[in-house]
Amino acid sequence: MGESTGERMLTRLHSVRERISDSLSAHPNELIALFSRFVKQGKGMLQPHQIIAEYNTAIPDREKLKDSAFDDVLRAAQEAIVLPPWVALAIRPRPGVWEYVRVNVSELGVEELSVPEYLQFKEQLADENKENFVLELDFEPFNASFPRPSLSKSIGNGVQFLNRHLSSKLFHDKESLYPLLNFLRAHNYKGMTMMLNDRIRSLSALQASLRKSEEHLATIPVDTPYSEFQHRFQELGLEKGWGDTAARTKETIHLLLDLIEAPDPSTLEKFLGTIPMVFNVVILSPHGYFAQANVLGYPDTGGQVVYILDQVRALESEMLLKIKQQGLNITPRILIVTRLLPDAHGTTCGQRLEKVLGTEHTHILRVPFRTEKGIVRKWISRFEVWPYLETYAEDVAHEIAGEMQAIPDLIIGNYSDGNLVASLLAHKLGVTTCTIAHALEKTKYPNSDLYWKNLEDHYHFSCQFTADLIAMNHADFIITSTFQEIAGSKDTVGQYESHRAFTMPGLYRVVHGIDVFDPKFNIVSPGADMSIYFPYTETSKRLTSLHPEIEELLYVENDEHKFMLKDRNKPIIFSMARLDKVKNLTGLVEFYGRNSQLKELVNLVIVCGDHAKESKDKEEQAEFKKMYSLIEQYNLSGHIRWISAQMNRVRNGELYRYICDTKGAFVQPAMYEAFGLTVVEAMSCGLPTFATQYGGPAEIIVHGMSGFHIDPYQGDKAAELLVDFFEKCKTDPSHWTNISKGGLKRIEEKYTWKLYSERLMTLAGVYGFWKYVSNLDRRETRRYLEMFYALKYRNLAKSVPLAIEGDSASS
Ligand code: UDP
Ligand code: LCN
Repeated sequence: MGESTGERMLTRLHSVRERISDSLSAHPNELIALFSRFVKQGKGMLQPHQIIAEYNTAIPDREKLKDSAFDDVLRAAQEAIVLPPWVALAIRPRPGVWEYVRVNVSELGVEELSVPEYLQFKEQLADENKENFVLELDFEPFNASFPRPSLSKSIGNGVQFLNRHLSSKLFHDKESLYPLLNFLRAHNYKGMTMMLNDRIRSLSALQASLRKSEEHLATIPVDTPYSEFQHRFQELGLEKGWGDTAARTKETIHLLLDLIEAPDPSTLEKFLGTIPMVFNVVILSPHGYFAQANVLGYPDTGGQVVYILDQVRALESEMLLKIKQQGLNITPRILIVTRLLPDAHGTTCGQRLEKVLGTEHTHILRVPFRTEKGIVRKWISRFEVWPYLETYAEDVAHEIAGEMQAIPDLIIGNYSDGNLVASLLAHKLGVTTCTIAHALEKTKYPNSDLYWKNLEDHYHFSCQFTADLIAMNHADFIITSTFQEIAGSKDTVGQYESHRAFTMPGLYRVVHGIDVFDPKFNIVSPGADMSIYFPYTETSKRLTSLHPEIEELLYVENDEHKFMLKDRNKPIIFSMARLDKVKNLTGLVEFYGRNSQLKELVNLVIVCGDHAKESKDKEEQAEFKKMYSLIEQYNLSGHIRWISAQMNRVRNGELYRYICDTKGAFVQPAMYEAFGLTVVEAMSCGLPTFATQYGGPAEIIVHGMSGFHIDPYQGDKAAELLVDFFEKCKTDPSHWTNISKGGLKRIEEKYTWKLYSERLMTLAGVYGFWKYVSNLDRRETRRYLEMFYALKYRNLAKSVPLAIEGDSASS
């Protein structure tokens, strides 16, 4: 994915415009044929697969153009906008790099377009009244002087780049080390001084003290506890925080001496990862039912809740380990802040404070949404939370202060609403902020930017995309689960990348929203709780006592779960998700139903929706209807079992393994999946997994090795792939085992919470340090964001209708 200097030169020397012009001279007939086909379609937009389809039809003798500059350009086209006689193309030669051109088919002229010109051209599709002045958002000028990598392989490795660049800058002479000295001197916890005391006022004093302390440590046994040399250290100007034993203290002192004498980025990262910096963490996740039981599978309550609960467990144990190694006696605190729902429907969502199971110092703190009329009682869809968030942020600040008795050291936002509240809090408190998108909705709904007005009543994307822009530009660092989330792949556009330049006609035009090369991006992938999702082969750990319940779920007739399987001996293909349209479980049922061979080979079991009560969510209601009609249309009774949403994670873990026992498979057919925790869960249990090629699973799974990719838009092909797999497994059972083992290996290497929490702590330290010592604080950007928030976001949020209490429908 990297780009050599030669390649860069080539790109610069041969712009897309030049390449198309050259091709026009070399192959005029072919190009005219193609562009005429585009224009013949009239005003409209073509997606990449449509561009390629037209290309294949217009130029049957493609050998002629193979490997030509034009062929390259067309294959890199992400979008064609047709406004006869013009065709504008958005070309993406590699992730994060875009060029725009416009071809006049009548005159055979080619011209390069700037981003605003291209967006303006595109806006004509939306038939908006042309205004003289359009608000253009451009974050580039603020970041222009700040260095950023240019190689695609550096995307998502922000911390490494930052350390390298800034350490060389910061340490180029002794004077530049003063910020580090001041940073260490400012270290304290609730007024307790750490690292350095007042005796050390200069670098030379620091160096001298470090040397003397080294000499002292050399005279005592390595396992001497810190308390035994604490007095000597205090006399030398050193306070607690260097280590719990002589050995560890020596290591930290060495790291700092190395940094002073011969600074290098990896020593800097290690040093910052070692010193005490994070004791109080606030994690924001306002929407949904956020609880530890009885909530999963409800609309808006899915992977994000699972992710956060696993994250805090891993984070707390990492924090405790670090604090112990630093020789401190500090109790850390993690607060997950969510919404308090007075109408809690048998969950704990109405409870203000709830301890997180498996932790000592982590709680869920619930704060209600409030309006002038008082506390909001009912559940509100994530698309409608916008008018409540500003007051919520104020209330949360107040509640955190009371509960924590300290300002947090790190704030982590989750999803668009949590990220916006995190930005508001961080703005108020000046705390290091990290955001995690989980899923940026813009990419899930094609053209939801250009045609935002059509979706506004239901989804209020004007608020959401504005909140996303504010949060991603405000954050000190951004964590993503995969590379593709940031910058896609060779052929597909990343979720963040799609916020680089876009337009919402009538609202604003984003000329430069976010740069995927920004060093704030870091890939830190989550895992699955290994005490729940462990391999089916670990027989001694298997929860066989749950098998009768699982068999009841799968095979016994009752009112709660729908339809019956007539042949219990077949392998099962299994899927479990919220009943969202984008999860496409109806698509799975349809392609299963259409393929008689697949129906013969395997049973289908899906877990989704709640049969017991009518859904409050419109999308879910529609999917329910569709599911029933497909089951009827394809006559699936006897082949399918439709189980209600399952909230018991421990039993779900055993369910995945039970499906392994049937030598079945997991299928994740989403039209788009931001990451896909179920994919990681299934693979962690050793269940061969077939998952969507759009989004996270494209990266989690290596096709044919650790599972398979399927194209949800080509259901029949997906069904054939499943048929091939099960046919092959029939003749050669080792095929099933090989894919199962491949999946397990992949998870061990890349998707574990231990790796995650170590990385997160390092990032918090490094970005916290840079926030302190450098101009990464980006004051100018924050001022611009403040204005954007005050003048744009607030009015948009006010336009979202408030929930009517007592009304059972959500929207
Ligand atoms: N889940 C569950 N019961 C259900 C549906 C989903 O326990 O009926 C869990 C599932 O095991 C996974 C999470 O909810 O842990 C869904 O996460 P994923 O990332 O797959 O999708 P999301 O819902 O976040 O879009
Ligand atoms: C939201 C999603 O849609 C999933 O794809 C992720 O796995 C989940 O959040 C956790 O990040």
